[in-house]
Amino acid sequence: MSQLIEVKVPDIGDFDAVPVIDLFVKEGDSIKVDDAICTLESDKATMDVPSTVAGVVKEVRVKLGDKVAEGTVLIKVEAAGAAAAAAAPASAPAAAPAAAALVPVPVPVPVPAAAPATPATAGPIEVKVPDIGDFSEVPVIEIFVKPGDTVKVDDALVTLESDKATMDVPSSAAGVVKEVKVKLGDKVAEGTVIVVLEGAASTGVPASVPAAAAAAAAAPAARAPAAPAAPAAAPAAPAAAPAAPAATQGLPPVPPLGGKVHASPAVRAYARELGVDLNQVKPSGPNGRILKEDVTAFVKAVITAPPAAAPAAGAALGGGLDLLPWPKVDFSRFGEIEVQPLSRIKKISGQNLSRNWVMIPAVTYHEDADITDLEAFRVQLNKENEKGGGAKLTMLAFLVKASVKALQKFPEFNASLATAENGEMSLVLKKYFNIGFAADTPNGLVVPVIKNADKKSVFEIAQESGELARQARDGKLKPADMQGACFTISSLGGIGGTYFAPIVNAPEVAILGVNKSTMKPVWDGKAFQPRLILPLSLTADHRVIDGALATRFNVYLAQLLADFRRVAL
Ligand code: CAO
Repeated sequence: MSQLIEVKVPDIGDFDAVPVIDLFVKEGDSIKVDDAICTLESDKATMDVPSTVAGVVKEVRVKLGDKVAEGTVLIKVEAAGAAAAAAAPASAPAAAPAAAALVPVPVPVPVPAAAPATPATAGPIEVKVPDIGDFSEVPVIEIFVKPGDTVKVDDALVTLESDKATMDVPSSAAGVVKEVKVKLGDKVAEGTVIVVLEGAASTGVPASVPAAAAAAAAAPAARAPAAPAAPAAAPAAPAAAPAAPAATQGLPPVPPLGGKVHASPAVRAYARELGVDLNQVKPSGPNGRILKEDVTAFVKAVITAPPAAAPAAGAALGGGLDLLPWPKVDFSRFGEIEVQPLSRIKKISGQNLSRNWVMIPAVTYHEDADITDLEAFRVQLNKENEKGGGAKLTMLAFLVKASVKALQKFPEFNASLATAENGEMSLVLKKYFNIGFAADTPNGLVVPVIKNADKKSVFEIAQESGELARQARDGKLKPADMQGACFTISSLGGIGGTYFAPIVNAPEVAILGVNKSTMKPVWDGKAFQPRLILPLSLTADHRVIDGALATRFNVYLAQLLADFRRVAL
């Protein structure tokens, strides 16, 4: 029998009793090098412990809530062939490689943030990012303060996240926030000014990020390298309007859809205080992150929800989604296989898509639009434009403009479901018209948003969508570029297809799918005429949009496309 290799907690700084808050493996699981085994959480940082060996987990030595320290054995692994030898020689269990995996640089000793060491200063004080190791490009994923807020020493100001650790940056001084110098998505490094405090009284106590978190932050991405577009917001979930988190949370809780919960230590502590299982909370933050407001909204929804039906009756009828576990199949038994990690975008969008598929009673309605004249107009304009060197007009730009017109006529489509303070569901009607469009990129699907499309010309929309699509492909979109959509268009027209059923992009209530236009014979009452027909597939949330309304929307949209002059009316 091959030897079992112990995977231990690596060097996590001075901590010696850090609780295990998440376990990702069980006996019998096959794991690869760098797969996360568990998440540890101190009061200021969460960190994943990656495996140093590939193989089959034979023993899990810790359980949730166990307190661990450097050297604690987490799992025993029957190593997979040569990988085992490379990762951990028989004579030397995996402790050293494990340490190397999590702490590739000496654990930095926290150093004071820029707050002056002199106590009780009254002038403005800049609070800066303390020593977070060699890492210099750590994104800000949450901001807890705004100008005018009063903060105490050690209050969390922002959360930073590398691909291995999340850490709060605490304030090194007390005072009133005069200015917040960073915004979500900004990449920061040691010394970056986070806030300026006024009337500040510094205790001289240095703000510091825990050494372990700093070290983990500094760890290079040993797992699937984050694609340039990785910081992007979840493609299927453009940032919600403030009411959006509540939109889904008023509904009965659904079982976790798989994957790990993303939340900052502060939010985790808040959830623990309230006894909230974060798996049940619908995230509204960037990258599927659970924000403090999400936890609050969840608690409100639970408190105000009507009493649940008797579990037995629900279970018998499939209530609470009586799903079977995902089938575990050893595909290699049937032939050669290759295992590829999912891109970060795919992982995040997968979770959003699953939620939207499960939670939204969606119906897809099809319609054909006769775009013969519109296409001729587009081609003519592009010819004229060629001479002037202007932006190329795409069918997508016309679709965006026509969709805005249809949203204006049918405002229920430009809306989101939300839960009010009293737990009642309501509809938030938006008076702005931001249109998202699905863009296919090498790393997965993202949804950039054309803001205020009602105020833009078709030329401007064509130019902006072209630029956003380019940035999407290059992984250069910023989170803000993918937030705030009211309605999404998914155009597969450049590829082909006839019809499809797109998934609604919550918290929106409808999405328009478009396929390739083709010449078809259309009966004009006397004869068949060759017409260019564009297939439309509109999926709508039936809780908000009935079939009759959806069909009216589709018919109107097709009329607009058939005679684009109607858009001007
Ligand atoms: N019918 C016929 N031809 C079409 C068409 C349609 N509906 N839509 C576009 N085309 C043509 C274009 O005119 C262009 O032809 P030329 O090169 O001769 O001018 C060609 O197809 C390529 O167009 P495109 O798709 O690259 O450009 P676009 O502006 O229409 O679309 C974008 C941009 C970003 C929407 C597109 O590139 C894309 O990523 N689409 C995929 C979206 C997706 O994956 N959706 C699925 C989501 S659900 O899983």
